[in-house]
Amino acid sequence: MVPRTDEAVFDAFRRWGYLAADLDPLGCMQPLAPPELSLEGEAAARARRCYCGSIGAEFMHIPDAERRQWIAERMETDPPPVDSARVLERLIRAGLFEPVLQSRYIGTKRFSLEGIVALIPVMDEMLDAAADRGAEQMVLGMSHRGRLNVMVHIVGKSAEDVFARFEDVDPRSFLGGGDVKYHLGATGDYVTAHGADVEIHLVSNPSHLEAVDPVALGRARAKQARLCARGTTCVLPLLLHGDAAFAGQGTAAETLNLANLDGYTVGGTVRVVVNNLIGFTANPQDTSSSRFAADVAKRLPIPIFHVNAEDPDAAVRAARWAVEYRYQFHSDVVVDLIGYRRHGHSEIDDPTTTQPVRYRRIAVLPPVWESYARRHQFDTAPRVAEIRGELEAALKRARTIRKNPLLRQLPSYWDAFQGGAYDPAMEVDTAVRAEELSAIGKLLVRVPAGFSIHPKVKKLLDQRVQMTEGRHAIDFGTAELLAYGSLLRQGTPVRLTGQDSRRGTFNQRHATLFDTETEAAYTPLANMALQQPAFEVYDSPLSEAAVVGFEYGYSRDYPETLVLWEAQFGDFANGAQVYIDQFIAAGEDKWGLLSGLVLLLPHGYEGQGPEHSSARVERFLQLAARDNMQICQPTTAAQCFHLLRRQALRRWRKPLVVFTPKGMLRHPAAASPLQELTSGRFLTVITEGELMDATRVLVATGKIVHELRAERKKRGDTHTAIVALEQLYPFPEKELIAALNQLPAAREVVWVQEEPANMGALFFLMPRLRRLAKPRAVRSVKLSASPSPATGSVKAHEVQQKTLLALAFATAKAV
Ligand SMILES: Cc1ncc(C[n+]2csc(CCOP(=O)(O)OP(=O)(O)O)c2C)c(N)n1
Repeated sequence: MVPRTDEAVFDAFRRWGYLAADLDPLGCMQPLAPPELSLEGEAAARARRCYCGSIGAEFMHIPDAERRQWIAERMETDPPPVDSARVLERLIRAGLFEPVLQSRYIGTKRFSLEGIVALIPVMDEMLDAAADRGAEQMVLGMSHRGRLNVMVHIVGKSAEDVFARFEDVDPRSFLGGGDVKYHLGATGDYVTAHGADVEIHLVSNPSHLEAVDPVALGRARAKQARLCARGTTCVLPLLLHGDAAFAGQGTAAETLNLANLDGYTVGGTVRVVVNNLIGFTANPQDTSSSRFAADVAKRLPIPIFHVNAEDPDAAVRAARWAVEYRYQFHSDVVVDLIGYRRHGHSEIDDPTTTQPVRYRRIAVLPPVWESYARRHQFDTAPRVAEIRGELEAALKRARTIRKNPLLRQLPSYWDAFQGGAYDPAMEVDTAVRAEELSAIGKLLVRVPAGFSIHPKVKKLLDQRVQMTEGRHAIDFGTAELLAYGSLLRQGTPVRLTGQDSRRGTFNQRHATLFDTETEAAYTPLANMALQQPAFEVYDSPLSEAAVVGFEYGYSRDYPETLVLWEAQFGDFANGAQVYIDQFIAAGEDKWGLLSGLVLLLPHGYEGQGPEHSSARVERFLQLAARDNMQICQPTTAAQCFHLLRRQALRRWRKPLVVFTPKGMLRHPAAASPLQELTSGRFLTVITEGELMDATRVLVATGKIVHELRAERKKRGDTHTAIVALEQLYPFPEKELIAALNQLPAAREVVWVQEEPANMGALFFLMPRLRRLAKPRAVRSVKLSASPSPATGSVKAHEVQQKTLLALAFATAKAV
């Protein structure tokens, strides 16, 4: 064999050493001895000491040599001493917290950190390293494991406040709402080893594992945006992942993909896999196809430091490197902290039925503070007694607390906004003067000198100028951009993301223009004036879940911004269902947290098949309660304009779901005269004054309204009125009653929808219509119930649509 140079020997260990490193405190992982490491001699012994100890670094897949060298230097140099007294203090505190809780609240879930309490000194070190580099805030996303411990030892909540939640001291504050204690967000201050103050923002999260990841990053991005150039330095995002969840949940993988994208980067996220080598009852070999749960992170060219959690000095060292690496290279980085889980998944769960051998081994392991103190020859007895005494005193005090102790204040940038019930007094003027619209129209088409616009786009832009001068009716795409332009000029930042959103899926937006010679991108709305609020528009990655989570997070920390996410077609939003159910619909109810996020969901039956027709109106309506969100379907460009402006200009911060048109985008019937933008407001219900003697009323929402009007015209029908329901929720009851009252001769009210009977607004509307249309007869016209939203045949669609219209105009025999 060719003799190996020391460099080549080291290279083998740099590449494969992590596979033979001493990472698993219980020895559950199958040992691996890659043949590349079967080298002998002095260099091999040195390399083995560097690469096969308690830290296994995976970094040779990183293409950038400088980054590899940065890591190799640290792995191959004697580490600076760790402040072992500080580490021990944190191990004891975190280690005792759990048994004290257990002693008082037997049989209550707490998702103990025992077996991996090194997490607390790891986070302490990360905060110190980050503060050394300028961090002032940390946004922390994590799930259940160790959350209460983190609340007390990192966020700085008092132990008695957390204990009081176990006492369930203030049930009235939760009646019909609220959340369990290990989901609650919290804000606090952390004083680092070097005396710096770091604000900690622990993000509220649902049970859905890893769902919080993109929300935390969206929040971090918003906080960074507030700080402009200092943002990525001052705000450190930290995510704690469960091992099984990280390996399995698609959101985690989608979120990793956001790391280096312009629209989503946060300058690097530090990630810790809190790896207890078990997921509820399942073993790693059943939950991950590769050796390490953290392997999913190898989709990015970033280092992964696997580290044995029973060696807190090594864990703390890896923690510092991770943060330093993030700051040095603005990159994501992973610490895979491998320990064990001392109890069952929760403390009411007996793990010995599924992992009896492992749990016999765990039963004889001392807490890590004991082994650490022995290694460093500390006498812990007095300190342990003191801390235990403190915790027991906190337990006693907790029983005297009467008010829900973990209620939170929103940051001051929320002062100008409110949630709660809808109040008409919050309505604002959304009309814009004609001169202003004309000025914006001109700005929309202004490009830098020498910029070559595509001739088709040029034609559209020329039309836009004419529209804003009142020479043509305004179409949807133009109305939308006018809404953004006018808001920007009034001081409201706008952030719009979605797949292909810069151009627009239906070629309708052209918010960004592309030079035909160079492909350079230019966004007129971002370049209207030197001092203007940010206009951001990004083509998102092909993800629904993580990007919706991200925008929700962004909206949580930038309420002044109009934040919009657009689905390519409305049906694809169900890829983000967790965010719709758990955050958008329920966030205010569970956590008292507000969001003004807008979802733009193209909707309408146009013969494009099951997945390109419906935005699942019914699902949103089913989630609607206690004014938790707004669900609207504007039928005209002007309505869209006023709706978007209303969302930004009102103090009320509520998610807004907009069912947007596709084919109708350029339809003359949906276009609006300029005067409808220069006057008026968003109308929740649109009526027709001229049909006072109508005997029938059709009530509908969206595109079908236009089709009904066209059909009525075709038939020369003069006894049917059509009422457009532009807002479905909060239900505009008063406005609808007023609309019906304008039609005293009407004896029949018909709800017409293009969706099947088990979908659309039918279930929501019919009981309401029956109640408020009394004594008129109420019936409905819809497609037959169907498991799939729409037919795949264009011709079948045409037949269905024709039948719907015919039925809508057929007078019921009973009336
Ligand atoms: C999306 C989702 N699926 C399933 C569950 C149920 N569940 C709760 S914890 C858990 C195991 C998690 O294992 P891991 O990620 O390793 O974290 P650990 O509890 O071991 O810290 C499961 C399956 C859930 N909460 N969320």
